[in-house]
Amino acid sequence: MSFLQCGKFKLPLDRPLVMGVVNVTPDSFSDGGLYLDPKRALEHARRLIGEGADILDIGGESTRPGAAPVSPEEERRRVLPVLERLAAGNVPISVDTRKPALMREAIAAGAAMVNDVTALSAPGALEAVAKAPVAVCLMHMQGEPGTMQANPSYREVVREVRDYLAARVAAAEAAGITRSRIVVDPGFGFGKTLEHNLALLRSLGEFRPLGVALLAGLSRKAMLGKLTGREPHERVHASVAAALLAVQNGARIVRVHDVAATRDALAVWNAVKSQN
Ligand code: HH2
Repeated sequence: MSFLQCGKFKLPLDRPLVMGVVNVTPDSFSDGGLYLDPKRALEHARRLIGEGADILDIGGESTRPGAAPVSPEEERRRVLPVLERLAAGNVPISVDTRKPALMREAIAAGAAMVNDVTALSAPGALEAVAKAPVAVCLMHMQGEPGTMQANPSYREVVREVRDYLAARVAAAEAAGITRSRIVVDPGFGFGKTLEHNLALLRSLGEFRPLGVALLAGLSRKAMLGKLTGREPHERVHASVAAALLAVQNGARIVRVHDVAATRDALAVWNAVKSQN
């Protein structure tokens, strides 16, 4: 697992990678409405590239707790124009979607990665991504965004999330997706209480036996609001701390809104680490 095959890109995994978030939505929890206009989305994407993003993740459907699903036409209309403009550049573009039809179109338009909060479990999703050399992110979620925070419950959260991801990795491999293309993600905040999220963050090392790269998305999330009492746009410092802890505990990719701040923190981490 020394690199991630991500479309035509081979991303080295010997230092942590930063995935910058571009939400082309009216209702995302921290930046909803800011980048719904494709021109604004492109400006934001280019800013994140300038700040040193290794991957950009473009999404057209909010999956925040309580979010309503978006129609396939609307999601497509939001995502594709932005993706098409960015795909020719030299930063790999990921599409954040759970819809197989959009996965196919995005790959045809040049997406290098498919990030699916339902771990390619929709009928036809594995087939949609298997043939192209794109990377895939398989995320754990308990329930559906509309209701997932109502009453999340686990007997042993770390074991259950890991077992689910192991089964999804096996399904992906059986569909012909090689391990060098697979990333897994415990899905912070997706059907999890603060205690569940903290247990997962503490125990990321237990995901290592899955033998694939680990992604963590903690940026600006409600758990950080609970810990600091701050609103989403004020959670930058807490997000950087969380990203650093995730990397320290084994994450190879961090999905963040604040690329520059995260890059600075990781520069310090890398420098300390390389002396070991
Ligand atoms: N979190 C969000 C969306 N997609 N994908 C992965 N793999 N991991 C995550 O933790 C993750 C994700 C939620 O964050 P955001 O995109 O900022 O918000 P919204 O869903 O409201 O658009």
